[in-house]
Amino acid sequence: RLSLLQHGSRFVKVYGRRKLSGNIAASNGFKQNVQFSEEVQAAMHYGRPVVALESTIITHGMPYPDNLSTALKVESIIRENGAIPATIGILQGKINVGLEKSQLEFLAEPNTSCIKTSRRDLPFVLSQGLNGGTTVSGTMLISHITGIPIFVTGGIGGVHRGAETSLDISADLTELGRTPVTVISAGIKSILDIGRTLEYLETEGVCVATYGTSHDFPAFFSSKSGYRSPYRLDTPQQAASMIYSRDSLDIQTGSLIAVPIPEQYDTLGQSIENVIQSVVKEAEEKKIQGQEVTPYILKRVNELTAGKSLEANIHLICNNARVGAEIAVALTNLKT
Ligand code: PSU
Ligand code: MN
Repeated sequence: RLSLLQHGSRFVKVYGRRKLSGNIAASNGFKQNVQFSEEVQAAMHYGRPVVALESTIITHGMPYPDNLSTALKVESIIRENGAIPATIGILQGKINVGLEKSQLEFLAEPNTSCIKTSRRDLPFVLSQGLNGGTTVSGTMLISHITGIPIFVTGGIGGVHRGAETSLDISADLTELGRTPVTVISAGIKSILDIGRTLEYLETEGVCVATYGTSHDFPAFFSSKSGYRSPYRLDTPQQAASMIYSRDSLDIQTGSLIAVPIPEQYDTLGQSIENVIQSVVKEAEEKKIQGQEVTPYILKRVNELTAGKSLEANIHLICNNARVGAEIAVALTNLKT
């Protein structure tokens, strides 16, 4: 830990020429709380495409050491496709945008204690100097205030089954409704209520589109959920143009681009569905609540499918990384 701190303090705190949102970037609080890696800072300075990545998937979403190897693989896919990855995480109360390998290792390490950090958790985690894996909600918020428009993940949170009584609705959905960042994901898991999630996103004013092949909104492990996406996009240019139009009107709402799991892994995904049903029941019986629900289900599904769900998860997030990088490149080209 000490060596990590020393390593961290070597980063220079300089901010690129890029215009950050409002006056936040200029404030002392922002400078105290946010640190860019040299690579990300240089990319932003020169206006190169950057793709944000979350860290809850590392701290709470995947077991060690697959969490670490996947995080590194996703970053390298983004680089191969012409963009710079900016994994976002919180180390000792400091928001890091772009993580060095040693920092990724630190967050991935099972003995590091990390808070699953969404919008609501940020003030506590920062003020107490804790470590945090940022969720889709937390990562979107940080992407926005630091000026990164594209964010790639595996799956987002949604309306949980039974939410009509539990009110368990992920903060990811309200974040999409208030933060103008585009999230590339493989849709949502069928551990969630997909129909109600799409209804909620409509209410929040979030433009949802499926990327390529069909109009179906994908269900993470399977390419089709049986629910239609309002829109369909076929190319990175179309996606970039949609983002550009939204921003030209200064609409302060996020967008969700759902990329179906690649065909060759779709069958693998479908075999996981049955397990999911029983795990949702189990979580209910065990009275798992609040922010523990999603990590619990992910862990149990992985155990009960003997790692098949993890394998599918890795394939789909790698695919999302490629698509996200292509969209980030197209958006940069459109702006210059
Ligand atoms: N879905 C996954 N893997 C994940 C998550 C969701 O397949 O790791 C994580 C993401 O960080 C997401 C969060 O933002 O869980 C949602 O948690 P909750 O349902 O508690 O809002
Ligand atoms: Mn919840």
